[in-house]
Amino acid sequence: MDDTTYKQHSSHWGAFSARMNGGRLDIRPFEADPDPSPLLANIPASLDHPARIRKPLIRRGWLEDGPGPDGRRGSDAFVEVEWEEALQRTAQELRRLGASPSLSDDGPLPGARVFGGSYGWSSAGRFHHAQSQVHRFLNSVFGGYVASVDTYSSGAGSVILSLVLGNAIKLNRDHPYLRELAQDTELLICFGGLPLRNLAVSAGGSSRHLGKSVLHKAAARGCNFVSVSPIADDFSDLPGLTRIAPRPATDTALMLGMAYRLHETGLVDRAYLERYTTGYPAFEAYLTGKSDGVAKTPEWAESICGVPSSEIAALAERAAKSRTLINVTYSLQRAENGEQPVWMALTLACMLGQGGLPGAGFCYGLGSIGNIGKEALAVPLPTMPQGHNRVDDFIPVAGISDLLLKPGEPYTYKGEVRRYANIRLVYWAGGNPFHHHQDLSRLKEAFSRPETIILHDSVFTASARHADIVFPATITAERSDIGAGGNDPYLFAMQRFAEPFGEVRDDYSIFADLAGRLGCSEIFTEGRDTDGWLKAMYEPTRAALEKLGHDAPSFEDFMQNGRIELPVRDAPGTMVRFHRDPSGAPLDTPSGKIELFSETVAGAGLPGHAAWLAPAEWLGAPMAERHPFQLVSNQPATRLHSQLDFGSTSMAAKMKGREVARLNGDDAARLGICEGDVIRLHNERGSVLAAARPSDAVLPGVVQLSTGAWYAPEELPGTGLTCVNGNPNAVTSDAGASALSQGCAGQLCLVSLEKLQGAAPQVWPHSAPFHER
Ligand SMILES: Nc1nc2c(c(=O)[nH]1)N[C@H]1C(S)=C(S)[C@@H](COP(=O)(O)OP(=O)(O)OC[C@H]3O[C@@H](n4cnc5c(=O)[nH]c(N)nc54)[C@H](O)[C@@H]3O)O[C@H]1N2
Ligand SMILES: Nc1nc2c(c(=O)[nH]1)N[C@H]1C(S)=C(S)[C@@H](COP(=O)(O)OP(=O)(O)OC[C@H]3O[C@@H](n4cnc5c(=O)[nH]c(N)nc54)[C@H](O)[C@@H]3O)O[C@H]1N2
Ligand SMILES: [Mo]
Repeated sequence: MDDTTYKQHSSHWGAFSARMNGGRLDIRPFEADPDPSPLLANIPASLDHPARIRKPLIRRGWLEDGPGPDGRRGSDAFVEVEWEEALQRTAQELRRLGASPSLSDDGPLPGARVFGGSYGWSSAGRFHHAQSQVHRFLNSVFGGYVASVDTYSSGAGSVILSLVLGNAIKLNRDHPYLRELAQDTELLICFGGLPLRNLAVSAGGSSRHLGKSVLHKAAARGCNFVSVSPIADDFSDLPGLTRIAPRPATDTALMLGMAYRLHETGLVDRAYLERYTTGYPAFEAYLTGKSDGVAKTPEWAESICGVPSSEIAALAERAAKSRTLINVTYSLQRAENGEQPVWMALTLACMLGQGGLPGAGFCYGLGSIGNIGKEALAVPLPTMPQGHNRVDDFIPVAGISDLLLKPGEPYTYKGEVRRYANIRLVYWAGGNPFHHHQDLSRLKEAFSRPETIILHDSVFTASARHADIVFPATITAERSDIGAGGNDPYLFAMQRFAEPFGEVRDDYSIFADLAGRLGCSEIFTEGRDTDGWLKAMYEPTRAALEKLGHDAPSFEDFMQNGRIELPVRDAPGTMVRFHRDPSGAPLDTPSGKIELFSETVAGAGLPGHAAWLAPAEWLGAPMAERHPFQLVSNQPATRLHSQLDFGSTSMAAKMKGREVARLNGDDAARLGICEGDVIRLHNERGSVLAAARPSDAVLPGVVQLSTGAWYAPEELPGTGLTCVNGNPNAVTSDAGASALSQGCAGQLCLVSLEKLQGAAPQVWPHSAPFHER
């Protein structure tokens, strides 16, 4: 496609316009974006990178021996086949597994043995949203599927807040924290920092990146900031910034030390606790040591988190004397006992008694995702209906290996005992489990179990390598769509700007074809083509705009013009209404108030209030004698997860193609490690190689390796499976955050670390599969 006009488009990391210009792709960030993301520069490589899949692929062992558990997954060769053969064989396999247009609810549905949770971000675009498409397809042909609940982002945090505060994600969605931070906050305390790199990203897109300008406005007004993080560059250098670097995983102890100081100095707002919360006395008995004999003094906290007790006490007093917003990023809860720091931050904010004041109280996830804290929208966004899942079974999303390895075995979730289904088929579209899941050697074992694994992706990821049938999907550049993100005030037309690569097809057209072969065409397509769906999905938004008296262009005009600015809501959000009238506008919790003690949590075998529960993997644990470094595997600054790892922003940050791990300069000197040396991080679960970068931004005892390098396992002498490209999930643990939430705990784990002896193995290129016929 060669065209001189720019086409409007959007991505999770920002809106842009693009044109093909003599075979080269020009990209221009959205003109109203004050702080466009460097991730946009990864896009050009996506068009025709060697890692792209051009035709359907079938794993040789599956083709020759048929479906069944197979330990060759991950190392087998792939055969490139024609679309007709791939679709026909897939339809035959789905039929064998029970796909049919007439499924009755009387017997067990075949979908009860299909895992379709299919977690992953895929790309922006409301219609070509791969997860919605695969769910709709499985509902249409199997009557449903075993689903996944919660997210890798916020498993433990969302579960605890749903119990003690109501729907946290919604609360954040309808409260304008960013505006209040710019105007009202006097002291912002951020547990997990507020890394602007993470604000680049929002699911569905971010039109205007506001984080930087909001922080600067607040700073110019005299707002002070406290960044609590083991990594100094998790917060921008701003006037009024204090950095506190606790040992990772110990924030709950630090916050308890602050709470104790409030208690002993009479700074607890008891009237607030009385009016808006329930359960404080049980928490107070724990805080003072009445219930367990240990007073959670700042000195006690220091012995755990390593922050001087005087700093802890001073921070508590400062918080009580300022208009203070306490924020926890998602990172803290993506860890063992990840519920506790979130609940404790909420408890601390309640003790300060400032909830309901503009710019004060408790916030969850500011600094994690770009749209958190933006204004809520007054109109609904276009949505692809997923149909009805008649299979009433799910796993907490990070339970995927357990599901496949332990069919029929019990597990707990939110206080209930449930059992894992017996899965025959895994169908994945729009995610990369061999990027996102923990303990990838174990996931490899789990992926050997199903009879068949089908996956759609545009590139040959490690997950594609572990599947049986791989369908090549278009990328967003190659199709038209509607782009929109929750709380983002623009609707974008995503105009196609590139010719499809090879013989790739849209996820929708792959599913529509399969549905047709299975006699389920009408239920899946409802007789619509892509344009028909886009129009139908746009209409509710258009109608709502019209009703509110706003400009409401026809679908054709919208797609042609490229965007609409959406109105924001001016009604007060849930938290404001609750604080105005706690009995008239109660929260969605058992008591209607904020629960500082929860019967459900206590019933799940945890303390019924926020508490310091030492994890198995932290720097004070017995395991640290064997593995003395805390790995922080945070989000990458240069890409979204594993997406476009081969793009130019991502590649430019690597050293000789290898992912970079940062460690403190003194630790590096002690171990004889210099900039660029290849180091090996390892524990009993596996090992991973990275290029070392000594940095004083990193707390001693900590090593930081971001996620997203493509998993490339090799058996090296004496190391077990080693990822030579630098994926930290080679060493992380996939035990759930707790028996309550079973959330992803992948952010932190313990490792040993040393300079690699001998020649370092080559990094694997991002390449197409080895295929034959
Ligand atoms: N150790 C550790 N692990 C973590 C985390 C951590 O902090 N530490 N964080 C976790 C978190 S928060 C998350 S959200 C997950 C992210 O995990 P994922 O969301 O699985 O990661 P992505 O790399 O975004 O994977 C998206 C995949 O979809 C493909 N794709 C894109 N567009 C399309 C499309 O239109 N159709 C199809 N079929 N495919 C498409 C991409 O090529 C890519 O392979 O990782 C988790 N893993
Ligand atoms: N550029 C970019 N942005 C992204 C993403 C991406 O892939 N790339 N992914 C997006 C997604 S899906 C999500 S869910 C969010 C995730 O958002 P977060 O989970 O908030 O982000 P992380 O980068 O994993 O972690 C933020 C920081 O927390 C600090 N931290 C880790 N453990 C601890 C601890 O125990 N205590 C304290 N005080 N600090 C700790 C680390 O130093 C880390 O840099 O990011 C989103 N934003
Ligand atoms: Mo996430």
